Amino acid sequence: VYAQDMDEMWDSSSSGKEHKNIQWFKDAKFGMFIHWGLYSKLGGEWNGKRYYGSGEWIMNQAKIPVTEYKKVAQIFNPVKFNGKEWAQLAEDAGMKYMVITAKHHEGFSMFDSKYTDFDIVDATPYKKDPMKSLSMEAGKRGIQFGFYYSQFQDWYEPNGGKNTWDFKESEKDYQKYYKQKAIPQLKELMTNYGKLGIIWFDTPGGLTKKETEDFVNSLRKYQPDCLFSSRVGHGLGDYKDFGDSELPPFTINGPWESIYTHNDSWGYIKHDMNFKTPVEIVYLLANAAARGGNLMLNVGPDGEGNIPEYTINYLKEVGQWLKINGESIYGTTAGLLGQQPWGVSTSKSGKQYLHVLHKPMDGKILIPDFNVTVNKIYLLDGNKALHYEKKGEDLIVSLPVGSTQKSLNDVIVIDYVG
Ligand code: JFZ
Repeated sequence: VYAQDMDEMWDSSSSGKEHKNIQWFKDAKFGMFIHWGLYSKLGGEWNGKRYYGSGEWIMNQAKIPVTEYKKVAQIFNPVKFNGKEWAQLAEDAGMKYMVITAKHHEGFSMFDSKYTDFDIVDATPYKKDPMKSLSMEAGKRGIQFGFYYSQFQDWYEPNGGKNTWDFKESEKDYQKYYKQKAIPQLKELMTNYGKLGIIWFDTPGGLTKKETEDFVNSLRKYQPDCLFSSRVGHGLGDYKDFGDSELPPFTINGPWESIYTHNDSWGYIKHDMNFKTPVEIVYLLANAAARGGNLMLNVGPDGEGNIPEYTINYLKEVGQWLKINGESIYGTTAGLLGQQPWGVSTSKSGKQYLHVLHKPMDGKILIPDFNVTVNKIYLLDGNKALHYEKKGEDLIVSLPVGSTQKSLNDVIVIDYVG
């Protein structure tokens, strides 16, 4: 774990004031993260050796020299990429925002940039800018579009952060790197792709708090409505981010997101089949929403531009569940009930949505200390009224007769006053 970044995550908005455009983010609950770059072409393999986990780190894992890594661009030709299909998948999955890697630590720009030749238009046989159609197609579907940008780590640049196998740390001029690449490229991203929902900065470094402030302020002016993730550093982000695959164990106030990846890697790895099932994804989504936050789930397309079959199928199943049960997720706030043996809850005014993640053997759900005037208790799928009884301060709800553990969780709605 990056100890230094842990603080950044917990300390997002130092001013204590929320961003004026934060509401869409709070309501969204479910987003798509996409890690896509030259590493996707390598798929976790270099010189016949297989690597596992964080495929986007292969240049670092195998200590590949820049001169060798550069050549991967010459064979990167993602002809199967289809911005419309990717955006449609996000919509079908019920995702309300999308963040894609514009430049990861490898230093390769997945968009057309004037400030380097090491980009998808200049250095590959593909010669096109995929971010143009993707941003447009997302926008058409009402999906907030954003870029991940590694603002400090850049293993391709002599002055970029963290490449210690090609370059000497003592000879690096980080200011120069920010000035010549990171800042101009961020300006390109913020001016060439329409309205952005988010810039997802990653792993700060090389700048003091004052310098980070200047950096942030210089970018804010291009799109004042665009949110910045907490890893911009020094508490200057607009919402909290939890580290890799981490859910906070309790309700967190203020906007936040947990990031998980569909298998065990962010970037595509051909020998990683450990995909989370729809049940697991809904479980994560319900738990994030129940604690007041979002889930941004990562997908890793391959070097041809295909999203793995399992990801497509499983995400569509989650989308089917959301079509019926979305009311219990989107636009909700943290649940009032905390973690219960049967699951968790989310809130809207006058309503508690019970996400029954584990069905009790006797088919009865106990809601402790919930002494309210109940209007109605019903299953969200089909609005079927459910039998319930009051026992002191507690409420006991009976699941539909014959209800067994189905593949995805049932949502029970308590419509109440008080
Ligand atoms: C970063 C990247 O290094 C990684 O490749 C991936 O893009 C991921 C989403 O973000 O990794 C981090 C950065 C910070 C933490 C964990 C992983 N953190 O603060 O816990």
